Amino acid sequence: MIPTITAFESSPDRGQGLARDMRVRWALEEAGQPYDVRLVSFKAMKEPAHRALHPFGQIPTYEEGELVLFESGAIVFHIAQHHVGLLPQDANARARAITWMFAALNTVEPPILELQTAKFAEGDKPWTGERLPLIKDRIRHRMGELAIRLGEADWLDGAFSAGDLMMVHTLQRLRPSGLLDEFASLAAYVARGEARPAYKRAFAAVGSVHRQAAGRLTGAHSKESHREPFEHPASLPGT
Ligand code: GTB
Repeated sequence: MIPTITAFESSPDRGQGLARDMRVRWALEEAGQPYDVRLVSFKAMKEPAHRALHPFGQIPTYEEGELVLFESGAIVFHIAQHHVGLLPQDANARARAITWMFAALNTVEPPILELQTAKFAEGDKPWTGERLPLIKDRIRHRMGELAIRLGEADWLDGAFSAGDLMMVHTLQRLRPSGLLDEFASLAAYVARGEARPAYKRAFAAVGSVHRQAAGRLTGAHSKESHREPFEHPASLPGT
């Protein structure tokens, strides 16, 4: 059965793949699993029909027959469990790959989200100027630890896994701030993820949604958007 996922009808990142449907698309592409996408507006996300799928009124969701999932980590884990290519067969290696998925979501992502919140949701507060350097240092600390563990390796634990997928997508959020490029080995690690054919297919799909949304807004359906490259959305709904 072909699953259906939800994604932003018009993503604030203008097609850069930073929203969390990108993780799910990438995992489905790695698994060679076709999928359908239902695009939802910010308004529709908060309505009862979507909240029946996602209690917090967000994207992504995943529907496969009777099964409805939310939370990108749970969705990617589900895909990885049911298809080859994202988790090793060996039980211990599999457990370690799953550990990296949790590390991405529970240990590396939180300070990165804190930075997004401080900049976009609380950027006008009087304490922001003092707070930002503290958050950035917390991120640098984590990145330093991660870089030490990665060392010279291509991936976090042997072959590419769902753990790397989650980590690469999490680290991408740091690129606009310049923090990713402070860690050359992690920047190269992210670039290796982005060079994977499955990533490129998912990224192309996200870009196509953006171009269609831009076409609807301008009335120029066949033209590409020629706005400036993405740095930060003016405000970031949902982190
Ligand atoms: N923990 C959940 C998960 O992992 O699935 C978090 C889901 C979530 O934050 N979803 C966001 C959402 O639906 C989209 S990804 N927000 C709408 C809302 O809450 O009303 C977060 C996101 C948004 C925008 C960008 N961007 O523009 O760069 C990047 C990431």
